[in-house]
Parts: sequence; C-alpha cells; structure tokens
Amino acid sequence: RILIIGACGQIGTELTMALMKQYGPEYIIAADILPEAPGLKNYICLDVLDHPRLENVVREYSVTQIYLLAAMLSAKGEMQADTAWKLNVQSLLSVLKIARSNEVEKVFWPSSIAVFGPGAPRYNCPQHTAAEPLTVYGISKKAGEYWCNYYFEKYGVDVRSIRFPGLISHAIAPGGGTTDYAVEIFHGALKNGRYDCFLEEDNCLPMMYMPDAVRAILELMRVPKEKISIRTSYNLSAMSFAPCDLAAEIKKHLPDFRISYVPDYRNVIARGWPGSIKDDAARLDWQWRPEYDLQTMTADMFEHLSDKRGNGLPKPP
Ligand code: VAH
Repeated sequence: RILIIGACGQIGTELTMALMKQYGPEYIIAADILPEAPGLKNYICLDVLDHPRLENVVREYSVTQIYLLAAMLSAKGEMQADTAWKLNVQSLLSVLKIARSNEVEKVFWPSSIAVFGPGAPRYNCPQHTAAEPLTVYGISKKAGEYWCNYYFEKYGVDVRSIRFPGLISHAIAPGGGTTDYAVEIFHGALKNGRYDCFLEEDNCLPMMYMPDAVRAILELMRVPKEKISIRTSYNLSAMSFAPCDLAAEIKKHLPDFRISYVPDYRNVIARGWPGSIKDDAARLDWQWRPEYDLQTMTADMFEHLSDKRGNGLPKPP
C-alpha cells in the first residue's frame, strides 16, 4: 500500500487523487493531522512526529511507498522557526529511519527552490550551485536534501525528491507560502475584483501549475532506480512570472480587475530566490516537460474556481 502523509495539504490533496486513480483507492492510505477528511477513503489522523505510531501504520498496512508532504512553508516558517525546523526535518528523518528498517521500497519528499539564496545565479539557476538559504524553510529543505542523499548512499533507501517552484492550485486555500500570492490573487479577483499583492510588481519567481507538479512526482517515482542521477533533489521548472505578468493575464479574463502592491517581509524572502531554474537533469533522466504556461494555467484556474465562487475552499492543516 501507499501512504501519503500530508494528504490534506496543497500538494497532498491533488497527489492523493492522482495516486488513487493510478493504483486504486483501496491501495491508498491518506494521512494528515486533521481529525477527519470528509470524502477521503482510508483516511487516518496521524501526527507525523509520532514516530512509534507512524511505524505501526507502516507495518499494519504493509506500506511499500511513502509520500511525505507534511511541512510548514516559508512565510509561516519565519514566524514559527522552531516548529518549522522540527516538522520539516524530524518528519523526514522519521520516515527515512522507518523506510530503512521496514519493507518500504520508495519514498518521495518535496524540496524547494527555497534552498537557493542570493549567492545562486538569479536566472537559469543550475542544479549544482551555491545553495545558501536565507529562510528557516529553505534551511530545513537543504538539510533534508542532504539527509535523503545520506540515506540513499549509506543504507540504499530509494528516496526521491524534487525542488518545486511556487505551486499554484485551485483545490485548497493557500497555506503560508511566499508564492501563495499567485493563488490568493485568483480568489481576490473573483470575490472582490481586486487584490493587494504582498510582493513588488516585478518580483519574478519560478512557478508551476499543480497538475504539472503532480505529474512530475508520478513520473519521477516510475523512473528505474539506476536512471536516477540526483539523490539530493531535482531542479524542476515550468514557467517564471512576476505579479504584474499574472495581473495582466487575469485582466484578460476580468477586465475590471485591479491590483495594488503592498510589499511585506515576504517580498524580501522572494527576492532571495532565483527568478528562473534550469532543470537539465530532470529533462535528461526522465524526459521532463511542463504542460502548463501562464496563459493555460490562468484559464484553467478560472475554469475551476468560477464553479466554486463563494463556496470557500478547504483550508490546509
Ligand atoms: C513557499 N510554496 O512559498 C512554497 C515554495 C518556492 C516556495 O516552496 O514557501
């Protein structure tokens, strides 16, 4: 069976659906910290930091793959440094230890372009370069990448990872990320016809639409072990845009949409990240290609969100 930890989060929500479709719902155990998750078959309430309980779940359900998505994102992590470090790193260490000493065949864990800092190339940031993160979240993801590589090299644990750009999705409300302006803006546009953006208008960031991100995870997890050349975490790229580019695209759908720029601490975080990413290794190792760009992502977001207008979305844990 497949265990998804963080199944109610931004990636987890859509990844759980995709894995159920690929393997069948009966093979999926969806876990999160929420007491319940209406509509999710085989849901269990699980604190990923409860190591004994986590190991019992892995044994009781004969888990062979673990997708660990539980994390505290960059903006929230700056306000709760100790909690972010503990959740983001201790959870990974716990999963790696359990994978090593049980019948777990593969592990997936998301890293982020937040591992890069001002010392990395601003544009076309390569796979191997200075990675001096300036956020607790980025530090935790960089440390986690080294742990993934360590458990692969020393114990042969087949853990695979992707450095995701900012992710945009319509399934759940944004949850504490610096790039979440690119999700909030759609809700503001539909609800109020306007959005006060917490980044400066020209703060360009690498971004990806969630369907591309979920497909990348499924593709990476199907790559034969011997073809995986990166055991820290793969750079992955789809598009790059600044708030002004996204606002202009939204105006094509809502001509009266208005945006204002009120930069806060998250603008400083974003300025420390690369504006675009080179993902040669992913293109070489598993023929990665993005399918959504700014235009098609925006159209698809409106298509989905307009149906949900005013209904409100589930909040991430
Ligand atoms: C964040 N969405 O904003 C995440 C992402 C590149 C940033 O990892 O914290």
